[in-house]
Amino acid sequence: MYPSVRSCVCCGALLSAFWASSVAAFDNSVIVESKTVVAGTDSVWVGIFISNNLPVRELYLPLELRSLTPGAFVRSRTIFADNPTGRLYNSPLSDDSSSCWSLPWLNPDIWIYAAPESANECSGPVSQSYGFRPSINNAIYVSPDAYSLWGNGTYCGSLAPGEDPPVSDSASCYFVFDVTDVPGQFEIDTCCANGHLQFRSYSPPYSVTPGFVKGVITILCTCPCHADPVCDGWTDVLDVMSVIDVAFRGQPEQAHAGCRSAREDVDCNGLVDVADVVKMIEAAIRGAEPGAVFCDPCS
Ligand SMILES: [Ca+2]
Ligand SMILES: [Ca+2]
Repeated sequence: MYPSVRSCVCCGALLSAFWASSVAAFDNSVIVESKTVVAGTDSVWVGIFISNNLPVRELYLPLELRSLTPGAFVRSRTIFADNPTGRLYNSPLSDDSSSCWSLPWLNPDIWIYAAPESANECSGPVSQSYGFRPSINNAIYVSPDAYSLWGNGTYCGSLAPGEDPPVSDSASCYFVFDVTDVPGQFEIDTCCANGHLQFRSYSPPYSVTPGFVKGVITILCTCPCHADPVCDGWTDVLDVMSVIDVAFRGQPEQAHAGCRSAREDVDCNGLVDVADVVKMIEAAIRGAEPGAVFCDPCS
């Protein structure tokens, strides 16, 4: 149930430094954690840290996933997972607004917006609704997508002033998703989807727009077998034969997770053809330096 990141002793220290440089300017704030992960990772937990200096009776938190490099990076997701040690857990905002039962999980309304940057983004159509569910699993591949959480304590009270401690396992809640095999980068920003980021209170100023720090998720490029189709760490005649098999004999190219180029596509042009065979012969048989002959699939 718990993410592996929670056992990462360095994450808290890194987040503390990030926190000190980011949150000091905000009395009311929402900070989305940034994270670097390996391609294909399941259950990436990204903390959402909330600080408030006014009692919050209503929290509206629209988040948007937006690609920063080409590609689709999220395979599926469980969004806004609760945190049993977080401030929202069992808070008034987590209760059923009609009965005020004390439920042991975050219990918000969740909406999904397929086109959050359309002309009517603040009142645009809701593509899916997941009311009163602690989490959902929903595979969406396009960019951007927006997800909004609405926590309402109108009938139950307010979230008391305070701040989430600046360590990885103390976020109020988490945005959880699986990433694709595509290396790249996307951001988790706030947006205007049927409303904007907002804390509401019973007392003045009644409504504030908190400061916001977006998160950036980097999916690492890893190509251990690129230009080494017989993946043994050596460039030799066996690799030449493999490239010839793909270029001329109808063998399928070998893609590998986390890498944009096939193993045999040594010039990174998206094709495996005679040019790749020539380059492989130069490196494997004629003594050319592989670094000078082959492309860098991660650049
Ligand atoms: Ca080899
Ligand atoms: Ca090629």
